[in-house]
Amino acid sequence: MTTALFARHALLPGGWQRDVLLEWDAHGDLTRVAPGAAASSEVRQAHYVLPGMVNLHSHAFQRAIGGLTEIAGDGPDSFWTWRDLMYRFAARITPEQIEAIAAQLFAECLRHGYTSVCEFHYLQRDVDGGSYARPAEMAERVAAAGAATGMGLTLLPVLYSHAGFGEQPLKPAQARFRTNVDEVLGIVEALGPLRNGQLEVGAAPHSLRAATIDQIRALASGLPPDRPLHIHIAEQQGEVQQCLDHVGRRPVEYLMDHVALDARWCLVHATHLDEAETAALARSGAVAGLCPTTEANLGDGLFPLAPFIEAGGRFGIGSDSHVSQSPVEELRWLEYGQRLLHQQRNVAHTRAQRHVGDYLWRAALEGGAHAAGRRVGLLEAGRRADLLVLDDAHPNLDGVNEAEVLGRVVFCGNDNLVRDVLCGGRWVVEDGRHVAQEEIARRYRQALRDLRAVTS
Ligand code: NGQ
Ligand code: ZN
Repeated sequence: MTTALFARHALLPGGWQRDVLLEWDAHGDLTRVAPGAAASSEVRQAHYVLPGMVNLHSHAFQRAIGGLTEIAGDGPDSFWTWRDLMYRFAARITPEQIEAIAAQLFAECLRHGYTSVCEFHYLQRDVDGGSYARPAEMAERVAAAGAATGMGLTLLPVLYSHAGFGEQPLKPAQARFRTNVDEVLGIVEALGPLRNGQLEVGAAPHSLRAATIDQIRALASGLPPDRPLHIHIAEQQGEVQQCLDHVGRRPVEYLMDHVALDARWCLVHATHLDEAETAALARSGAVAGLCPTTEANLGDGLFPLAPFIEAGGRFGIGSDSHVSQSPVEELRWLEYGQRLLHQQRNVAHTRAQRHVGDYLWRAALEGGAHAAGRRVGLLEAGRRADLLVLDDAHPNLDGVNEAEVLGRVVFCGNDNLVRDVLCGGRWVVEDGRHVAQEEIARRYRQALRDLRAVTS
């Protein structure tokens, strides 16, 4: 087994370095990252090497409906009409199917350069709303897909008790999502034995709509203190308005009034922030979990990225509903949304880092690593051996210098420039193909055929 790689150029914590020898151990942890090393014929060689990206927000099952919800209805379509369609699909998925769908998704994500996924997991009950004999069954299936593909995972069992503000009772279509605080903590405990270098377990109140503030506090204090907590928040104007109507505060304001936000928290979307919320969120150290392709697809709005960066805020990216499986597309949309908004170029940067591609890749990794609660995000000893070898023979990368690499990767064309992927010390993508791609795709196609048979 190869346990070392020699990179002509590697993006390390301090920036690009030359002639870097990377070594890792049998647990998949980097043990040595040494620039200025000598090449040796015994060690595998690469030209450009990047740390693998963190995907901080995923609902794996939604991969299967990507592209199928783009048909206009009679009235205006919205987040809420999309959600009805998504619920109808979620109602039928079996444990075998979620495993097959998640494996397909994770293999695609790995091929495009994600080496970690945070799975915001709320499809937890059986199709009748009853508990599986093993209440963690569905989460265990996602974990199995992670293990089969080699993807690093943070499983976030979801607290989902209400249909809306004011403790509205769940709708029949939400029966599979129903959990209370004790049940979520029970699932967290049941998943405990699966924790290892490749898998962490946190928890997630679904939203201020689906969980009360008291439940959120109880979940936060019941979870071991080092574990990540994620929540959907302020994604739609409608949700902001409902929150104002019920508690007289905006969602992020309200959460911050009652919960000590810090780096353990990831606020997914946080699209609709006023100036004070933007500054307070940045100060808190919590991660803004931005999902640009899904937010565009669902017509959410644009996150106030420029003032958030200015205030020192921390953010990462997620593919959420999986209309895209590529970090390049998320980062490109993140920047382009801001350019369109401000009618200006090169928005995402700091004075110290003016290369927008480099800034985006590194900032999204810093935030993503916190949100994942795993030792990922940087190529340094003690972190996971998660890295991408780029296709240096591609015309976009041929002969480019280090400072140009991420500009080419993020802003030029649609070819996937990721050639090989090492995740947790395992080569899982070789020459653009996932090592178990055929078998994974076969099971995915079968799962989709079976699902169509019951949903159409
Ligand atoms: C979800 N998706 O949990 O899948 C949500 C829709 C909701 C996004 N927020 C459901 N993108 O928020 O109620
Ligand atoms: Zn989501």
